[in-house]
Amino acid sequence: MQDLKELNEVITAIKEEIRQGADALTTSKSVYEFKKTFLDNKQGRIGLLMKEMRNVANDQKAEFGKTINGAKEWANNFFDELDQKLKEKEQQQRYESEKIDITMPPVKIRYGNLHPVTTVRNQLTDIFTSMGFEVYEGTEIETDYYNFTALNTPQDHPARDMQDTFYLSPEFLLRTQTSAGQVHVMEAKKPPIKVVSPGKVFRSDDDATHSPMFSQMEGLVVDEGITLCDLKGMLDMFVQRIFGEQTKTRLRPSYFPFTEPSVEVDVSCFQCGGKGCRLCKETGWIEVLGAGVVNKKVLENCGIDSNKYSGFAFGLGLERIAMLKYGINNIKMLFESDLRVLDQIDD
Ligand code: FA5
Repeated sequence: MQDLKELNEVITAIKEEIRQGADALTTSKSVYEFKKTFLDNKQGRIGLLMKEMRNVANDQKAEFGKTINGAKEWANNFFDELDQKLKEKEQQQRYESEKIDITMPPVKIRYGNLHPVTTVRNQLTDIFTSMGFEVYEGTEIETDYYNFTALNTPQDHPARDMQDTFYLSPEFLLRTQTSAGQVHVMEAKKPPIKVVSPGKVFRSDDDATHSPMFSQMEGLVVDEGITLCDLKGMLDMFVQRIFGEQTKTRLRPSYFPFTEPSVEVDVSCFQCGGKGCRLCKETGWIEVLGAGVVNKKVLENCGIDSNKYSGFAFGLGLERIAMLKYGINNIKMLFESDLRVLDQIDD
């Protein structure tokens, strides 16, 4: 190429090629690739025109260069505008595809509930911690010593028959009662002690109100001058908070080897108010837990001076409380994970 005329013809052809090629471009990325073929400094078709300068007469060189730069500027503006248009189009398409119809009915989200026994456990834990109790969680596998012997129930003691036990070996067993935790707490901590201990326990027991695996919550208070009156006062407060303000307690004599005296605790029926109904079997009272004053032998087994300190303990079944609260008449319903049952219980 030797003169301006020829250069202008080439540039006109390149511009036409750019315009035609641009029609096929649909994305910002393709504009960039296409633009490079014309404007890349080393390989670009317009850039390469500069190399023709050596064939051009000296008096035309300035005009020749100016014309090429003009073409570069034109191409740059052309591609910038095209790029801008495509970006706007892409954005518009994205807006369209992400458009939400806020008048559509929402997709229903299914929320799960806590299991009724978990709810009861949380409620009881809240009540007791608000009264200043700490929470201790023991282990489900225990030794015979902690589950029985230290609780004044040595081998051959007839009270062992009260709880049919799953033994793992002569020494280890699945704990039959959260009372096993009492001993660990008293060994580790000196009075004053105020602890509740929730957890799973296991017994070879199976009928409508008994399950081989169930949950208990143990309570233990040890300090100077603790009596059965303190137990009664605390239980009155506790049952009013869980079953309602009108609920009263009644203590009946009972037997546990680790408490002396021992009591069964009944609450006035919260369904009929004590008049008698199906829930309370027409007696007006419902049994909820076992309790008593900690046997001196148990304190001594744990290295606590029984002349200086005394205490009370209680143990309740969480499934029993859940069944009473939610009107469930068969304990199996709590373990079957049947949503038709669980969905009706939302406290
Ligand atoms: C005890 O287990 C004593 N450790 C409670 C205790 C603690 C007494 C501290 C004194 C001092 P009992 O075996 O009664 O006691 O069980 C307590 C509660 O667990 C019962 O009232 C009942 O609600 C529940 N329970 C017992 N066996 C089962 C079972 N197989 N299935 C479901 N709940 C049960």
